[in-house]
Amino acid sequence: MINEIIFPMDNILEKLAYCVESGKINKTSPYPPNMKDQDGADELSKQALEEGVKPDDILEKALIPAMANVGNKFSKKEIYVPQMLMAAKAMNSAMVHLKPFFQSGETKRKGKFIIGTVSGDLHDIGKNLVAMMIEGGGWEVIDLGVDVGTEKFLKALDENPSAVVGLSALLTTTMENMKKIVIAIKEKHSDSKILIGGAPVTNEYCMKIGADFYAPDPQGAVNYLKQLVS
Ligand code: B1M
Repeated sequence: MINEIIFPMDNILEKLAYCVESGKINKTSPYPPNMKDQDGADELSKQALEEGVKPDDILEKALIPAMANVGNKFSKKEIYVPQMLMAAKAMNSAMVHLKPFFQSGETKRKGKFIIGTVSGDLHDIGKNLVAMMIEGGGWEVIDLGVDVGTEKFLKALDENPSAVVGLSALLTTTMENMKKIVIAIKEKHSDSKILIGGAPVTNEYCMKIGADFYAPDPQGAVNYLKQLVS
């Protein structure tokens, strides 16, 4: 028999982190069965905001650490892809409520930023976070989505020649595609600035492939763009 989970914690951020880690999206979602009829990441993130918890705290103290735990459990084979996917869906359901706060940073746009997860790679949580934070920093963001190849990046740059480009990759295999895209962009738009990031990416790799900057996290990306226009 599956025992119903009674939250042992009274802190809303702990509850939210628990929901993300467990893949509990919202009250009506049937997964996981032992959390049936309980609030999920959707309701708890909304409630946290209503209670005055800062969006940054929701992100940094609940959502990001929860996803890091999911990653560690996956590495140790304690959970598998379906659980990881449910956790990602739960995180995205919380992000829906945070997005307006990150987007309301400034009204006057500082410039354009094209972002995409490189070809072969479907991970978009980190990319979406970076996009949201940059939008909150006052930039117009053109989000090309996931599995984005060279042609799509070049087309977006043709249409927005002054834009800064951001490439995200989460797999060691797709990092190679990052290199191809950087080379193609630099050939056609030599003045374009390219920012790269993602869990397996390093500053050393950035220098090796000729990108302009490596940011380990969204704030690093925001800071880089800020100093480009200051
Ligand atoms: Co995937 N996956 N996954 N996965 N997945 C990883 C990345 C992995 C490390 C898990 C592991 O083995 N421990 C591993 C990669 C191993 C490697 O290559 N080194 C892995 C694997 C193997 C796979 C599959 C191949 C699994 C399979 O099918 N056997 C498969 C690949 C699919 C594909 O892309 N073609 C796969 C699939 C999936 C899901 C679809 C189930 C899901 C993605 C859902 C989605 O994104 N919509 C998923 C998830 C959720 C993960 C983990 C658990 C979490 C990733 C995540 O969202 N993290 C991840 C393990 C981990 O990271 N520990 C894992 C939270 C996010 C906030 O962090 O994306 O790193 P991150 O972004 C950070 C920074 O990197 C940075 O800012 C963000 C915030 O700090 N950043 C940038 C990111 N992009 C940036 C761009 C910038 C600047 C900073 O400038 C432009």
